[in-house]
Amino acid sequence: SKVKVIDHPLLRHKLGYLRDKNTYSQDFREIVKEISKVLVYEAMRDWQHLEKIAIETPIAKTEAQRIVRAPVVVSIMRAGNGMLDGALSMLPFASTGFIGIYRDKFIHNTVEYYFKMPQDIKGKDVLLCDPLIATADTMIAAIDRLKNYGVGQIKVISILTSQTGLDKVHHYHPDVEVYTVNIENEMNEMGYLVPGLGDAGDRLFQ
Ligand code: HSX
Repeated sequence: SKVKVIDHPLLRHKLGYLRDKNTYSQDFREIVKEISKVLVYEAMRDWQHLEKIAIETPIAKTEAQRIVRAPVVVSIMRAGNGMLDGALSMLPFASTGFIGIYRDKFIHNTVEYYFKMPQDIKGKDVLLCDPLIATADTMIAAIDRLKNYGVGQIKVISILTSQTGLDKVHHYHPDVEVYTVNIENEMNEMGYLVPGLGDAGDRLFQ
């Protein structure tokens, strides 16, 4: 399958703080940033595009490697913005795009209010950031839009996911890889992950 659950003692430790309702925004943001770095690290593990360059150490001439054709980091606002700092610190050479999209509970559909990609998005690989996938309606709408622009491989980093959501992403976009810390047991009637961590945007920014 295209889902990779990144299970690690340090991530389990950090996740506990994210879940805890007594963890407030500043710490929450810091932990989301740390987890995002790890997810990017894992998502880039099989990156094939490196070039050799000549450098000199203080001791000798040698060869080093540089990432080329860097993925475009795309945030699904608003919660995805909490993952940007961490992602971009691992990929300082990457350009960034933003998708403003939400699931409207009255019209039972996703609404896009913002879409801004770097000029050269066509053909580029994308690292798509959103801390949560619940029903996956938001994620699928975002992927649909990116594919309209003819992007390359899309990898998603999402801290908590649901099995239903992951199955749905796989159904509509079998080529997309998802990197997550945990697949949650349940989703409630409101579309919240259980136990989850609440509304990621609110936890990050309120
Ligand atoms: C939250 O809801 C997350 O950050 C995602 O953008 C979205 C996940 O819900 P769903 O569309 O997967 O149900 O704001």
